[in-house]
Amino acid sequence: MAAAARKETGAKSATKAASKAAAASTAEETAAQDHAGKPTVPDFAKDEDLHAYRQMLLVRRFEEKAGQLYGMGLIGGFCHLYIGQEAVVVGMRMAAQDGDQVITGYRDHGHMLICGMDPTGVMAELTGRRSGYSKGKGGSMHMFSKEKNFYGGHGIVAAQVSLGTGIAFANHLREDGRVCVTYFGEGAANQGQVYESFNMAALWKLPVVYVVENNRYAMGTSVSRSTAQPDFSKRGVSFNIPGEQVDGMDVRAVRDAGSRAIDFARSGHGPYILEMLTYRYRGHSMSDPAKYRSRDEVARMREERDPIEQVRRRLLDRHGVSEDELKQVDAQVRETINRAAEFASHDPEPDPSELWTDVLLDARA
Ligand SMILES: Cc1ncc(C[n+]2csc(CCOP(=O)(O)OP(=O)(O)O)c2C)c(N)n1
Ligand SMILES: [Mg+2]
Repeated sequence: MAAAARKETGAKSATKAASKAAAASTAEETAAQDHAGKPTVPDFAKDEDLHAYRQMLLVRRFEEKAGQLYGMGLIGGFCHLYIGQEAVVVGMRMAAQDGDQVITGYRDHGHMLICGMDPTGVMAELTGRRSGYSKGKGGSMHMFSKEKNFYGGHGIVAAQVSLGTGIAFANHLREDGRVCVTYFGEGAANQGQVYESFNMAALWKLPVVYVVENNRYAMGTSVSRSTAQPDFSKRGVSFNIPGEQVDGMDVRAVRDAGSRAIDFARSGHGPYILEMLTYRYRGHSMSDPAKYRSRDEVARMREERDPIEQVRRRLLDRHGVSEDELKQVDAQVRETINRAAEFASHDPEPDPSELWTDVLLDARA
């Protein structure tokens, strides 16, 4: 029917209507994201805000350093930074329990650090050195730690949604009470395998929380240009999967919604969808100059919504923490990151004999 209508009205007017609708939905989307979640968020105690501050800062400083090393030519291949989105992984981690698993795509450094993986091992993997988590042979998008329950690190958009659902299936069969927190972007949310996974997860009531990190862009394509239903929290409606939109720039809102979702999944009710309204400050990857959005848009998010600055202000204004105390936290985090970068710049590359280990060889060769 849509095709018939398009024939009648003609391609030109269809294009006009589409761009009008796109403009309207961009404005609505911006308003929704700016005001999301504000009134009902429970406050953090001082130690929770301090913890969130330190963790988010760790991710940000790590990413800034990775950006520098990339610029110096020490990191090869792709490198997708997570700057701006830190509240999502930190709030979700605060809602999770030890043993819960995490799986995500290629924008994964923050997820690894928050799972407790060693910043030195992650940085050394980025620089392709032998002490990296994948012995220097995986790089930014391919790191894992079974010990820390981090299952990657996946370069194929949305692949982790099926894999995360499979991990939850194993949890369900083992009856071990663990929940798999499965992260993916709003671009990935338009992939077919996401809905096959939703169907099975709902049918078998699997302990999985789907976290859609809606940072408004998939590479250079905005949500309004690519997406018919931009409310991703509703993507589970036809499978009876509940969902919520969450202010992903406010770590308290993330922890609050995350606890609700994880409790729901852990207690045998099945999957839950959280759409995190968030924003990435940098381009899609280090090689993207991000010309598809205005400088003002980025500056406004940084100035008005920055997740770390929100916590910093609360610590100073409400919890009576001094500037000096915060400077100490900043210095400790910087030292950890500088040490990681120093190591990752000098650790040797893998020995050439490693070329044929840890790889699947074609038996016919
Ligand atoms: C199956 C597949 N199709 C296309 C690509 C190329 N690609 C890499 S990232 C990306 C955009 C994904 O955007 P989103 O899911 O919003 O995640 P974000 O990068 O914003 O975190 C695309 C299309 C890919 N890696 N895999
Ligand atoms: Mg995106």
